[in-house]
Amino acid sequence: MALDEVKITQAIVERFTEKLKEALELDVAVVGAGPSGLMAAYKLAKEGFKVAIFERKLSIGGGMWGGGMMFNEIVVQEEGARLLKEIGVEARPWQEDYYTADSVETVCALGYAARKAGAMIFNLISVEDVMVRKDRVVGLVINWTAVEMGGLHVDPLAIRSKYVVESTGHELSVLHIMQKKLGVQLMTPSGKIEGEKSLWADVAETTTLENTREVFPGVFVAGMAANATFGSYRMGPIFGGMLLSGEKVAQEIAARLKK
Ligand code: 48H
Ligand code: FE2
Repeated sequence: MALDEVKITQAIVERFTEKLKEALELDVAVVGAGPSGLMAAYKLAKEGFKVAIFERKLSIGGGMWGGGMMFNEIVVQEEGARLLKEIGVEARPWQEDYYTADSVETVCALGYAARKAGAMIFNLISVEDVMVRKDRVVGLVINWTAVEMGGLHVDPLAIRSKYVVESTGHELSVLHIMQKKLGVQLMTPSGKIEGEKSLWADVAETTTLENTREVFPGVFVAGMAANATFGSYRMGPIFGGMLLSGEKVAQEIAARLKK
């Protein structure tokens, strides 16, 4: 049978529309497909929750591809190595409690694990706003990244979600929008975004986990965004904290959803 270009087009339009319709009502909407967001989505989907990730860029993986300064290896500690093993990546022991993994392999494994567990992944879509009802975030406002990049005046669409994971990394773009547009009080010491501090891997890895929590009703911060929210340090190219933060945020949200 001869291939028909219009059928190819119909197949894509129909299937994508199905996928997007499925994502309009979610248990959890994850913003940002970096290592923390991907791990969170994988864990939540594995528990049977309806999860979608919205990623601004063409590619998932955030800041993981480039390892450290484009040396495409990452470092994790023992607990991080446990999570990597779970998604099929054998981290190599280097010295006591220092393991390494290929950053490209790790991003691919995270994306594959999230998809196979049932998480939907939407690339090329940016979160440009949130929906708030009665002092709680109840959904996301999304638009094509191309619209954002082109500076075009095109109105967005909306996603309803019981919980939102803010995992946009250093940028902390969702919370910045909330602070600017809504002037909301966040669950931080100052009520505002505290801001990221400079490099201190040892402290930063621990605080990433402590700072992974609800920051406004319905919104949890994870990954680098957690430290940027609560005023802690950056950690450089060690990624165990990012993966563990994704796991923790998934556990906390799953506990709430089960209530
Ligand atoms: C949709 C968006 C939006 C938006 C941003 O930066 P990431 O990799 O985030 P984490 O926290 O999972 O990992 C951080 C890690 O990569 C890192 O930078 C580390 C460990 N740094 C230490 C150091 O010292 O520097 O990914 C965030 C993702 C990116 O892909 C963005 O494109 C995406 O979020 N994003 N997606 N809508 N509004 N804003
Ligand atoms: Fe970074």
